[in-house]
Amino acid sequence: MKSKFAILLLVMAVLLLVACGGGPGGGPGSESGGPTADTDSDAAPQLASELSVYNWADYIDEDLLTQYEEEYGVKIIYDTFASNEDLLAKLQAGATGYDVIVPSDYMVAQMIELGLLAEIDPNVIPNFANIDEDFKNAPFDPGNKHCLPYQWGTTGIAYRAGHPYFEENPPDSWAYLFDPELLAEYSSGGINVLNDQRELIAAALFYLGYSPNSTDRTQLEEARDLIVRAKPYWKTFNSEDYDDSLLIADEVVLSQSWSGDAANAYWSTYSDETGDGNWYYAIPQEGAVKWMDNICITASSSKRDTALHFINYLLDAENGAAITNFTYYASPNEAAKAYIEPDILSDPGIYPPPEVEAKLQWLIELGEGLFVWDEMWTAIKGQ
Ligand code: N2P
Repeated sequence: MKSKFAILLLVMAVLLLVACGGGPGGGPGSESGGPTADTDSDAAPQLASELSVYNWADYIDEDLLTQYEEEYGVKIIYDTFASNEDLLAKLQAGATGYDVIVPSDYMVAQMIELGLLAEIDPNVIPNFANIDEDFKNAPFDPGNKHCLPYQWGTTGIAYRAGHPYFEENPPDSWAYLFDPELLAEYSSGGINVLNDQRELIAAALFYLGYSPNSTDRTQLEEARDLIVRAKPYWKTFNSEDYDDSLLIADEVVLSQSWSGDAANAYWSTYSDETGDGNWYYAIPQEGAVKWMDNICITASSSKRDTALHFINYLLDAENGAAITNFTYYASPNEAAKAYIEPDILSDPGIYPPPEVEAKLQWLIELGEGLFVWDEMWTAIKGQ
């Protein structure tokens, strides 16, 4: 069944290639205009000599990039960012050099509206068939007309295993990030929060019992005040390398954390002797964010064929598994599951069980409400 589908997709890709007047023989450096995909390596696809990829920090096994360069003769110029807002700011400042970018759900919607993403036909990408149906056709990009699923996860609290306070009081509430009385008990050990405006304000809104997508000024001011009162207890705002530089390095005892970074901290400190790692992960009872990051092509890219070819490479089953085995984030690639480490597949911190799933919410685009969020964030960072 699956292979029939793959053959059909391949035939469609070839037909499209012929229709657009493309074809084998271009060699490195050439790139025809239309978005066509030639994913059969034997057919000598027309690939550009370079492709520029802009991704979240620590979000791919870089061996995959080297392997792609060696196999296809395309040099990957690789750069990383720390938040969706940093990525957007970079593009809006006129950075036209990036071909492939990896925004989250709500930012995909924002970028489509701003005309920053190229339109694609997902059906010319044979490995699109590897993606779990549940992750296709998401509301922020109906029909996958711009982006394809990359990785997904949750945003919760990572905390130091074996810490005397947390042994008694596992931090299962956002209160552990925001309540000054609790913070006073362990803040000397160091606390980190994500340097990410949607994530941090959403956590405060969950704690206050509001929607993480609220655009109500009074609610947002309450969230801002909560954060400003807690801020003196926090050591760092870091969403870039906190798993390595703060958690694994024992520079903090508690951190707002993305699921995969907490799992990385756990597995990187895992000892066979104790059968345990140094970091645990909790999803607060008030609820938490579930997110999905997506691979998209910029509207300004002149290398769409090569970008599609590279995206197809990332969506390959084994390559998709290599990404998850490195990042510890969940994969939307169903075919990759056969190659993902069993310890990862069975980790409830990475693939949450149904009772946790039920507490998760997506961040959505805020429209005009974004201006109020920006105002709150400026106040928070400026205090
Ligand atoms: C990993 C980045 C996680 C992406 N360092 C969160 N959307």
